[in-house]
Amino acid sequence: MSKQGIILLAAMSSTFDLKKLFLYTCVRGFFNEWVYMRTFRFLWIFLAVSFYANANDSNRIENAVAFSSASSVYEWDEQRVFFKKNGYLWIKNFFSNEQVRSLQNWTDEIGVTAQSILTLAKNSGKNTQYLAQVPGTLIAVPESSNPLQVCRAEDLLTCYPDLHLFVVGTLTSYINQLTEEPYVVFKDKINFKWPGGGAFIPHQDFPAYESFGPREHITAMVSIDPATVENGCLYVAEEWQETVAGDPAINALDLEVGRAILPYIVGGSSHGSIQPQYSEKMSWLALETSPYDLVLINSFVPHYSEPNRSSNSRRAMFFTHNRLQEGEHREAYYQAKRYDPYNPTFHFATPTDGRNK
Ligand SMILES: O=C(O)CCC(=O)C(=O)O
Repeated sequence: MSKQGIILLAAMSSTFDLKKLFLYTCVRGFFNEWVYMRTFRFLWIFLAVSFYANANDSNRIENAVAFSSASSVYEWDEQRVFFKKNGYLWIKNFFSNEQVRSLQNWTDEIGVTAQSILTLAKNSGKNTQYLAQVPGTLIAVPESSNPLQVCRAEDLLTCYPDLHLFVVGTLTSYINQLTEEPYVVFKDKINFKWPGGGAFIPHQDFPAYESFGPREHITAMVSIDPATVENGCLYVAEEWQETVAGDPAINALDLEVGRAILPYIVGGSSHGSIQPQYSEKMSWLALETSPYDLVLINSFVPHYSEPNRSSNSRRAMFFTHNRLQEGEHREAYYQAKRYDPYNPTFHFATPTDGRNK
């Protein structure tokens, strides 16, 4: 191999896949190309040390598996098997440039409206939940730490029918093909996570949805801003079923089919959070997603995200679906939310204020 080739390979090896090839080349180079090794020994040492420092830091991030959009029968099957086993599916480069721009435009517009609702609430002396009772308007929910900072906006699809069409044509149709049956949107929201925005503590979604009827949910997460560890990207638990297997507090039959509810905190500021003795045992994968990516999660995979410690927003849209076979529940869900907004079920492991939290 040429001198340039070795240097290029070494540089590329700081990403993970070429690790073994890089080490192999080092060993070969050591014996066969001693001259290069001598000439570049400081470069080799630097690359090897920085590679291992990197690998240790980001090992868990690298463990998350990402796919491309499925197109062949084989790829669909592969994604079905992965999703069923892991409860999450990360698809890189799912959206086109134009789609990303449209999603960002919708989010900008919704962000401005949500912010003006919070300001209006403050100026009128009414809380935002009171204003949310007006049907057909956006539901804006502030961060518990700041009544003027939008945490999330909900019921977007009522106010933006073109966004609804977009979701059905892209996300719902992908979910339908993945599951080989029709799904419908159950709830829809944007979590804004502005700088300083709070954490979503470890939780499973199912207990928060359970009382509305459907048993199966798939949430599509669309990153509007690049999500990073620093700005509070989503983490999912890797092999969570194996981690808690054998625990007497967990239903073994439910666990076997990936539907076990882990013991969680009821009431108080951590309402909905998986009890720490379980979440601390989990191995968490950081999904550092780009606005081109799509992530699907089922409602049992434990997940969380940290506060936004950066100076930029970490906005993400979430479109939760249920099987059409189990009925359409979106309207009933938002009606309930508009009229009992402080019910803790709507503030499950979130940095927002609910009754009794
Ligand atoms: O926005 C996030 O980081 C987490 C979202 C989430 O888990 C939720 O809204 O339930």
